Amino acid sequence: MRCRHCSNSTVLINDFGSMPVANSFRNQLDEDLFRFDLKTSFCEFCNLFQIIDNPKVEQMFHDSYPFFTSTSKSMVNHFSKFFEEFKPPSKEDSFVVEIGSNDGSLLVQAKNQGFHHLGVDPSGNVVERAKSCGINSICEFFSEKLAKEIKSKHGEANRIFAANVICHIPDLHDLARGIKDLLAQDGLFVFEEPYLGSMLEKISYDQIYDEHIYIFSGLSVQTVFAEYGLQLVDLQEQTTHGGSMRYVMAHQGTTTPSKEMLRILDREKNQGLNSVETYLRFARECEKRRSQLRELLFGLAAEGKRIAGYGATSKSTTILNYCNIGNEIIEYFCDTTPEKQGKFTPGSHIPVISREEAQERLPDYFILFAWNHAEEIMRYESNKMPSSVAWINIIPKLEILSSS
Ligand code: DWN
Repeated sequence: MRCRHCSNSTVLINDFGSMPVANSFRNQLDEDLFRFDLKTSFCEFCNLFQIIDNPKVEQMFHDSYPFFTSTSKSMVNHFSKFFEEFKPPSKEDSFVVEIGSNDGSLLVQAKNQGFHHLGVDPSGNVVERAKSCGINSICEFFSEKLAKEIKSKHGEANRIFAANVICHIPDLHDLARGIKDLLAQDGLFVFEEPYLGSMLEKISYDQIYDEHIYIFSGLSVQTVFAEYGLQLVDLQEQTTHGGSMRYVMAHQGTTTPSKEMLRILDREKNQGLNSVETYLRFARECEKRRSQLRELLFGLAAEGKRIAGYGATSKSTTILNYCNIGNEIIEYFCDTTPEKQGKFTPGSHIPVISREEAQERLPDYFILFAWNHAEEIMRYESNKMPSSVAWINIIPKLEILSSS
């Protein structure tokens, strides 16, 4: 196995088995389901933690992509603060680009404040949603070629933003060349992603699925972009998505790196994020988590308890298929996304229903698969859910919590 980035040989870390595309919700159970082998590896040369194979990008991102950023109000607030912190100092002659702009939850601020902006996203349906809100968006995969086209039409970008997207792009060389070309000399490229350090700490192996080709650390991001004269100048930890990292990058030599960044890079070395042993330990922990979850759920089912899932996340596809848990154990998923309701979860064949429908047939246990939104969900549910319903937390630790 060669590293996707530097082509050196990598070490196999996880084998999660045969896996469907995480967001391939099905209308009918008998529809063909594409599967691939979900395995991870670690490159000791550029510190990249990566999946070995992935489906074609068109199989993951298309006109029926069912994830809309605005389903979480906390995320919409988070992106509003993100924009305020990093917007260009002046509206005059500035241009803001977002890669993977989804339904425009971040760029809506640029639009409202009158900044020249452009969102790029390969999924037609989310792009249409953004456009219907007046946000300039195009349906394309970001690439060096597209970066050149954007530059010749709109000029250089003073800010290039991306949230939970850079790790979706298989060819980081092409991406880095595109950023290098499009970014103005005094511009900033700011992106955030689920953080490798948090995943290892929480054993949140559900962050690993087809769309997440990489789980980044400061060390890996620094190496990958340095080759193209893009310098990491700041790292900012975020609580979103169960622990994310914001990476701030500039053209080499234009910005002084922050002390916080140097502190986090040192911490990553002390945590062993550059050592294969750390990842092999993580793989052993994933196996333990698998056994614990199966034991708990099969035990409850044997007692005749009714179990449902809360939040039909991409992450839950990894857990259910790896742990081999399906509709014999989980009766339904409750999810607020209309595009997922009425469909079945990929591979585990569990029907997805609305919150209102779930209220009519409450289970004994709700497993919180959208654990990264626990605060928002509990704020809403805690005084509505009867005490007869208990919650099962899976990350960072498997535990049963009563709802009262
Ligand atoms: O990187 C990615 C992240 C940002 O979003 C993508 N690759 C795809 C997606 O991953 P995910 O599906 O794991 O994301 P979420 O945000 O954990 O999904 C939450 C799910 O839970 C959505 O289907 C909406 C649903 N939900 C709900 O039913 N009630 C969410 C909230 C906040 C709620 O109150």
